[in-house]
Amino acid sequence: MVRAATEVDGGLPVSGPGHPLRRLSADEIRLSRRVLAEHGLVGAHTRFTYLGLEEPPKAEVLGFRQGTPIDRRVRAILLDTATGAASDVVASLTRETVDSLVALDPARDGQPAIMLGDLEAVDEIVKGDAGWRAAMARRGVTDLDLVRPCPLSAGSFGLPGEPGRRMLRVLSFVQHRDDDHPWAHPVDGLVAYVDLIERRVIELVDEALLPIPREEGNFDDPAAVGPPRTSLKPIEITQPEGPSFTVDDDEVTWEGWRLRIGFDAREGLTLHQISLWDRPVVYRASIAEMVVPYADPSPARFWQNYFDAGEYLLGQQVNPLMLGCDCLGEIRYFDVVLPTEDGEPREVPNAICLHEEDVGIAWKHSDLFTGSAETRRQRRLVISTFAAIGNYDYGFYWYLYLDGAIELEVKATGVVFTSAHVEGSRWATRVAPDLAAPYHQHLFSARLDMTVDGVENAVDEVQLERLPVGPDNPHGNAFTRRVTRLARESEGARTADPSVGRAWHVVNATSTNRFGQPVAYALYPQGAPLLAADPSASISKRAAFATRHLWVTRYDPAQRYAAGDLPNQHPGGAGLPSYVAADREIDGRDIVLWHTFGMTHFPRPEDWPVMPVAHCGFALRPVGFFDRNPILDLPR
Ligand SMILES: [Cu+2]
Repeated sequence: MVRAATEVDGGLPVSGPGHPLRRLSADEIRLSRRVLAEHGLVGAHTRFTYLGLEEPPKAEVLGFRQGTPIDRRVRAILLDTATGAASDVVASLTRETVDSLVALDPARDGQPAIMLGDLEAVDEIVKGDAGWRAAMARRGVTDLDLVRPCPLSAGSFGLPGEPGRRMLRVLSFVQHRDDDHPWAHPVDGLVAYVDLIERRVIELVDEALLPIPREEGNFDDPAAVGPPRTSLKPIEITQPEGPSFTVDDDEVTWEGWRLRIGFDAREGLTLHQISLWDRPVVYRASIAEMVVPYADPSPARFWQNYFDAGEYLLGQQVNPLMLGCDCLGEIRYFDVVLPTEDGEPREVPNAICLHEEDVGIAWKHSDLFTGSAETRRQRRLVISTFAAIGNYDYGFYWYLYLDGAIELEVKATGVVFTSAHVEGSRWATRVAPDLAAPYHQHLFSARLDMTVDGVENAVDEVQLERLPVGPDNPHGNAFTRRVTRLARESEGARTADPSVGRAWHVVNATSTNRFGQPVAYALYPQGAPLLAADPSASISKRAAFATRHLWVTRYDPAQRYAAGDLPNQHPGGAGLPSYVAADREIDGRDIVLWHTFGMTHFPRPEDWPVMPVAHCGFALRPVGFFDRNPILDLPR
């Protein structure tokens, strides 16, 4: 067994030796709170809506040598829940100073993220509202202990009285008893708009009396699902000599790969300084944003758009994993330390799972002439986490393969968001009697800060080109490859086109292979539909990142999030559209790729009452990065 990461964490002094990207320890979270308090920034009503490592600039990290002094810094987004005042603070733990303090203007900058404590707040606020209670009574609901109001992000629609006000919109669900899943019983046609600072309902939308679906959806109740099948024989995965990877603190090495594991309260799992055979490939990889926009235009639901990273802090919702259930085989877990809303540390054990998997054939040939028959098996290193955000559960699985491929697979499961079934609806699928699941999308933005053989990279768009019959193509069989260099940020906002196999090659012109060609890593998109909302819709401005499959920006350490720093109630235009407005050169520069991928979900009856995993993701593969197949040396 390998020791747990936190055992190492506890033993190291805060500003002593260690890597500049090492994760914030529990002691450092406590120290962050103390430094901010000593500067008068923590009052009785102050909440830490975000606290995370302020990573040093890339050049500093790349220049780091063991023993170099490190200035450990943190960023905090603080909210005063009594006044609604918010600030964005960067502080040094090493020097115990506040380096920057920006007062936020919520109407212009957006609101700090939604907090776990808001779940409790909306419960108290709506249940204390006479109008809401009367509306529930009209629907036959009087036992309020069994009502589950949901703290749903409000969006930004410029409605009277809303700009600048810290709000949530609240849809409710009913339980038949404590262990009955509420998602089966939505109270539809009724939404409370809640002011979290004034702690009151500011508007009640009561547009339709719809029956509350009765049928239960308790997939965890043996009485409801029937006895488990007995036909599955055990599959056991054993690695008698242990795994092939090694772990030193958060640095992982495996079969030529080397990388550092990180974890952030907002982005969740982050990967750093991924290299292969000591050649850098990716400086930093993360899910920088994700949004789930819904299709139902009804007065009770038109506003449903959830930014699960920027509004709900994906990393804060991470689950502890269980050996044998979530991860099979020889597993190395990493615990995660996260800040609470009070700025104290809390630990999530077994939050990150690391293991090695056999994934079938790596290469194979049976030769007609020589009689040679050779097969080698492929493996991948899997680094994964799972986060539960309300009804949905998302798994993030990064895969590193022996042949140099990197993939991200997102697994979406859990319970679909539900509504009352309305006959003939064009916006939802019926999943049970009286129960429906509205259409929606899950759109992710992967931020890929590339360093293919160094920081100076460029992007070529490469695709199939069909050719007409002509002097070059007398028989009509010819086709070729079209390569277009993306020179500036304005040219870097691209859509995928699976009909021509469009891919984006990240090349390094200063590093060549044995044919004198620039080495490259290619991003292969799945090319699923982009944001479906009309360009004039509020969400199209707030989630503009999701209107393109690819964005390429010049590296800027302040540009971290695809929909901007504070997407909660942000009026729009932040993030990628503002980043590329400068139209900087991206050819042969330090660049970052932002890739939108995801799924458009028309729920199926089979997705109820719990949804079998649906998959989406992307791949990065070497193209001329090596001189030939790099895994000829795999043993038989
Ligand atoms: Cu879905």
